[in-house]
Amino acid sequence: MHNGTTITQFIIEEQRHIEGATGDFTSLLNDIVTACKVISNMVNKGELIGVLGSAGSENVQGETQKKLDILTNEVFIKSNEWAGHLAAMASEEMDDVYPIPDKYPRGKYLLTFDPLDGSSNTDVNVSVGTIFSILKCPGECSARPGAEGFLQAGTEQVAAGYALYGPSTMMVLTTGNGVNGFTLDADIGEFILTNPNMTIPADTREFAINASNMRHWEAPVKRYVDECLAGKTGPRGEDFNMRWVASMVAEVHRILMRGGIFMYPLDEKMKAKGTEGKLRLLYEGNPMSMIVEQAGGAASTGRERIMEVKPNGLHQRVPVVLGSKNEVERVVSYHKED
Ligand code: AHM
Ligand code: MG
Repeated sequence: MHNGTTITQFIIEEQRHIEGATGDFTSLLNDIVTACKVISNMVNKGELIGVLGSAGSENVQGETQKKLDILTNEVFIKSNEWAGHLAAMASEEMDDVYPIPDKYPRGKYLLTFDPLDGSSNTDVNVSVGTIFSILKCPGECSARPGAEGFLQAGTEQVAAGYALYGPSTMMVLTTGNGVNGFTLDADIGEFILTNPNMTIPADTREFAINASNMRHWEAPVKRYVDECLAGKTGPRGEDFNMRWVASMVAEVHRILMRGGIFMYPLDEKMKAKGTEGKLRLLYEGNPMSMIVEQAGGAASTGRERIMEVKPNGLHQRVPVVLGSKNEVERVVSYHKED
């Protein structure tokens, strides 16, 4: 029997410290938590309920959608559209903004999400996750907001979080006041505070990058990785370890637990295609950057702080270098010297 703090209790107690809080935000977070519990259940049942495999369609970025991409997107919409807290939502799996339907009241927040990040991993039973970010709706929100309302820098985020569907399901959350982690106790259906005040060690000896892209990397990234690989006898004088789960949520979680650096940098192949990165700014780069910075880490494109990038489109891509502060700063300095 658990006597721990539930996520609901935690959110309500945090709200008490915010002057003028109406409970709207608390209630919105609760709806997001509910959506993640439903998704956790779906991901966990997998083939038993026939949700694995391809849906045979593509999203706006030309990526093949999994059945679970579509189903989990539906779950997020259904859980969050009815309560009157949101004006609109935007997701990796929808081409355009999803305005709250006229039959429901419209609220003052905007929600962006990737309902199932790393979904190519579902068929092989490797950890996946949900990422979300909450913004205030600028201007008049009772009218149907368009994409412009979402094009705010990451520094404007009110809250960000992710759910990780791994051996345990966890929810990691920041409202701009540190980072806290909760573990789902499936027996009682509650997330319990298990990792208060998560902090990322400033130094690390572990890096994560998809090395199959090595031949396309820019010089500063190549230099950083070469130096790590050189180990004890190289310029760093230390042996480094490498990981690549291909699920950003799992990588960021590992970094929150024991430090590390994660990179999906800009490379020559992307430049030739005219894209600015692999990961998306509004529902991957920004929320993960807020979490990492709130935990004492750093998040950069290599050339600028991710949260200061002014978005120019809902599905804009961004290079990502995040994690332990001193390592991220080293990669940034290599870009400056280049
Ligand atoms: P997705 O949103 O289509 O799942 O793509 C994002 C994922 C990240 O979770 C992960 O870091 C990266 O793509 C993996 O890329 P790669 O297939 O190059 O290893
Ligand atoms: Mg994604």
